[in-house]
Amino acid sequence: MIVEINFDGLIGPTHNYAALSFGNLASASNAGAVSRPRDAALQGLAKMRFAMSLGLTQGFLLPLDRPDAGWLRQLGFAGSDAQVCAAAHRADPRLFAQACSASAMWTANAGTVSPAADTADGRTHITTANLSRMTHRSLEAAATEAQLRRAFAHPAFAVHAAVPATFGDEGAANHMRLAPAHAVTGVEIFVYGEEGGTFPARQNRRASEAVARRHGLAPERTIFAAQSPAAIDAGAFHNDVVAVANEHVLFAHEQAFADPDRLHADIRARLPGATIITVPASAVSLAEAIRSYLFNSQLVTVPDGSMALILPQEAHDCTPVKAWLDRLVTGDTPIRAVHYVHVRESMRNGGGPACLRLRVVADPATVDPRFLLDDARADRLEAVITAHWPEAIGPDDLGNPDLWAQAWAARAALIELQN
Ligand code: SUG
Repeated sequence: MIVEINFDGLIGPTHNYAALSFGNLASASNAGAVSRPRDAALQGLAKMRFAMSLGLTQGFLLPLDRPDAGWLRQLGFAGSDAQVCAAAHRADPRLFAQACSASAMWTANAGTVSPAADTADGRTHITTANLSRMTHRSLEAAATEAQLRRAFAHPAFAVHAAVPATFGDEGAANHMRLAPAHAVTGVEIFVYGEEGGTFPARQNRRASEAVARRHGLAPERTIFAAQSPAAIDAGAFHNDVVAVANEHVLFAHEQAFADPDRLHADIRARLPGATIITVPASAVSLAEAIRSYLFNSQLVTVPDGSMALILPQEAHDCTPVKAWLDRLVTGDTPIRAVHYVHVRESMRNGGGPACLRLRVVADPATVDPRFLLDDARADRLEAVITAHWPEAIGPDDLGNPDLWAQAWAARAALIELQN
């Protein structure tokens, strides 16, 4: 049966706060803070268990190998992995921090997914994101592609390499799909940014167009829409910080898009049954939306056919946002429930519940079962995290060889568990 599967990124053992993402306000404001990788990974796993408790199908992707000694070798450092890391840390601590980032946890940036019902050849197409706008994230593409090829090796899928790096592509975080139901042909919306503001525009329009062509999407069911420059400048470095879609519902901030009227008209022309829920700036300002991550929630269809929002606790703690949500669930929309989850460690780097998951509409029987979660596997993952993940990482710890050894050993234990 075709369902939506959420593939969460398991939060890696080097999770830390190095302020690597210019334009991501949470990442910048936590510069130098002490991270708690074990708590982070357990928070992420608890979110996955919660989604399963709602009756949803859950998958996961593994963290990548960090510190990334291979990348440092490409930059001219030589010797064993530990020697390469020591030399890089000595020569250029900032560069070394890029090689340590656990940023692959945010799998909404792993790739863009077009379900089979939308594509010309009837396969589910996935294009790996190049993440070329941020150095630490550009390291992810090759290993992420390899992982996607493993998880989705079945002929029902077509996995593509990243588009050329000159066109920044950040994957599903800038892509929304509206359809009467997951398994039915829908409208795909690619949201891009335009350069010229205070912060970088991370999704290039040409990258989105290339992805749509590769996936064989029908032009009449494909929409390209610009992010509003005000949203990017306020810290919405990805569209999924200010908008989320599920089946026939679009839930977005009034200032998310450059031309919301046109976008709404384009959607209604293609999907007359669409429900567009817009939160006005008078109720929730852009700053509050971005601080609380109201829209970086998972909007999901639960087994009784109604929709629920899985939000970060920070949305609960923001008074105007909470008031708006309390009204939302009593109103006349398909969203009947709101749930708050603690993903504070990820949030402090600008990654909310929606950043942590990649949605794939597919038959779970076609997915490599090693990437699907059930209670027993979640228990085993929890045991590995508890045994191997560092408790805390402060800024000075990144240069500690013991930490690198621990991180590599942690990942090795995880891979052994998975195989
Ligand atoms: O790319 N943060 C990530 C957060 C990604 C959130 N994803 C979505 N919105 N879908 C980013 O900016 C911070 C890492 C650091 O500063 O150490 C970071 O990479």
